[in-house]
Amino acid sequence: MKASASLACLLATVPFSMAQSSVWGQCGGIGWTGPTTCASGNICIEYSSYYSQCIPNDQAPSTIPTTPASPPTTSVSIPGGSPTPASGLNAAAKVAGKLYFGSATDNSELTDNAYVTILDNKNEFGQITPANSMKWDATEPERGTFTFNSGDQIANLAKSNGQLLRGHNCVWYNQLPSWVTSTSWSKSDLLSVVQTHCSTIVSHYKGQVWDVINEPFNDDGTYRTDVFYTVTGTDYISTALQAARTADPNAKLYINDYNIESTGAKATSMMNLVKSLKSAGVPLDGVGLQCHFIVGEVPTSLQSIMQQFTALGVEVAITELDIRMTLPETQALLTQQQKDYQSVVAACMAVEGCVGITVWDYTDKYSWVPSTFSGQGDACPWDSNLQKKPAYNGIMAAL
Ligand code: 9MR
Repeated sequence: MKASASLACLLATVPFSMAQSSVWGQCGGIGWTGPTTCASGNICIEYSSYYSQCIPNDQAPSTIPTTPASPPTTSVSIPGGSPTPASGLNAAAKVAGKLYFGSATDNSELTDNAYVTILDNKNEFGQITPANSMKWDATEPERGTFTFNSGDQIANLAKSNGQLLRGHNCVWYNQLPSWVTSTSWSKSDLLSVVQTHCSTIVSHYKGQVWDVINEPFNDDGTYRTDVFYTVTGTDYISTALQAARTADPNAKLYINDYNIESTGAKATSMMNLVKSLKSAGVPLDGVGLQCHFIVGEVPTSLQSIMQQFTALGVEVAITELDIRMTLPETQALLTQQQKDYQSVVAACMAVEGCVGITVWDYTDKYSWVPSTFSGQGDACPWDSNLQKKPAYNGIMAAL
């Protein structure tokens, strides 16, 4: 009798507490099926049509009516913009034990004040990767002439925001100046060029993580026959890594690639490369999995692949995440994209050696996808009006 009375009492309280989100919890948005009111002392703020969040009454922006939040709290909409959220992707990632949640950015985007305001928000982004301005054509356009202005602009932004910086990249087949691709090199000359390039840029941007080698493999797992491989075989890889380590013993050194996120020849080749570099004593700290995915086609083996890499004694990071769709965008595609973002971030969460996640720009406004894949786009967690999409909720849910 007594037990059933207690149970009845418990059941009576459950629906009430489950019907309310606690502080920093989601309380609304398109596709959201959870509570739409907040626990006492909080107010539900609508940041966009896709995301509303419970924040403490005393942190509510002064521009909105301060509705008392004794339950149930009403939602308050902030037309045309968001206050600085008291929590965000990076804050949540750090609470969850990761080093950062970050975004790529590019110099041309930094005149867009609304864009920069979100990028600067360390609650959302604790790390920045320059999408172009540290690449070879930008940093050594002529042999021995180094230009750091554009790279410095991004590095200074990260520094002033207290964000981590990912150097991207030392050696890549793409965006090379013609003096690198059209000279008839001897092996020793080209290795010396690689050595000078890597040591100069890594020592200029000290104390960073670096994608020292970018995209060394073809999709079938064979080595990409760029100028470096053609002239030096795989020696350019160890030369670049050793140059980077000598230039900055504190830098974390990565090899970064795409289509290594699922089981197959390319992932196997990368694992074999990691093993052979490790056994030869070549410095290597991590493998970057770019994660340029397609909605509905996120590899199911991502977590297992990351575990296989970390078992080889390297850390891993998700370095260039985006999940593109065939346009036009539909509610169903956005919902699938939300699930896909959630499963990618959940895979990183499940692997201790997965240190962080970077999106390849946070907004559809500046995504590389539409200009590369005709008819595809909307790959990022913020839309082209800088509003959060369901994908944002998917990331948050996984963190
Ligand atoms: O985002 C970069 C884009 O602005 C450049 O035009 C493009 C040139 O190849 O490179 C993009 O970044 C790439 C990154 O450096 C390496 N992985 C693939 C990224 C998307 O293409």
